[in-house]
Amino acid sequence: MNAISTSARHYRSIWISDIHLGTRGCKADLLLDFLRNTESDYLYLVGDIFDIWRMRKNWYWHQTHNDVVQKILRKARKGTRVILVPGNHDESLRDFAGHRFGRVAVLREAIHKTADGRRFLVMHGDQFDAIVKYAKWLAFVGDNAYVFALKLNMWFNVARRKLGFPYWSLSQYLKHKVKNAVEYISNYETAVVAEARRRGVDGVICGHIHTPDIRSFGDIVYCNDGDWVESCTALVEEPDGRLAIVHWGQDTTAWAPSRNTVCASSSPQTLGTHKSTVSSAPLQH
Ligand SMILES: [Mn+2]
Repeated sequence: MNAISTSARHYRSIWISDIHLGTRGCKADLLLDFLRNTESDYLYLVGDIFDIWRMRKNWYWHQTHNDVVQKILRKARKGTRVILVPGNHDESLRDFAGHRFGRVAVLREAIHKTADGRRFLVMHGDQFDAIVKYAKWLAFVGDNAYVFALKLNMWFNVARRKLGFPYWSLSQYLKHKVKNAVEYISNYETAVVAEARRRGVDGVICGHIHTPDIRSFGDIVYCNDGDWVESCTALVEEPDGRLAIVHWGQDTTAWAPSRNTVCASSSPQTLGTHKSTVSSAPLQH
């Protein structure tokens, strides 16, 4: 059952995030199927892999959740370089940033160099929630206030956690205002892209908002690997460095890359087509 299928599709890199292991919403069976049918040199786990918040309140752990963890550890043992970048739902793992657990490295954020030489900042992306909330007036106050708001967002949530409150989530705050979700996603992307530009990288790879996408914003390529609660998507890098989104839930009976992928190069036009639908389901990132 655990044997790697001979038909497993090989990628240079795979990014998955927002799995939310430990909750009923997690599509662990589909993810397991994806993991069994793919292999890669690099596997990035881009945050919210475990939903430690909700597990504290309401424990839900299915056998398939174990299987996902075992499968990932097995890949690491077999030579895949596994990099875990914690998110806000598993933020306690951030305390272990810079450490290795067996063959799994934990990092707050990572820089990935693609086969065609582009540098991507890899991070979960929750630190931009406050930026998005205050996007309108932050646009007027300039760069220092922006950096300050980023820090404030972090300390605000550290304080809330110490006081026993859950993480303040912009998306939950907005969930009863679904018409604002499009604007929210747009502001989020703008904030993430601005950070990538500030860091001098070619692109950014994140998760958090459960909306898979590959798009170019001028000189910066924005990639979001989606999630395994709603969209069941991964971001993949082909051996030549091209990036694509794989929608696993849509066709799991046969491998059909031409239907499942949207390819992107570093060319500046708008590339993704996955932004068109905004789920009206409550957003809980
Ligand atoms: Mn998140």
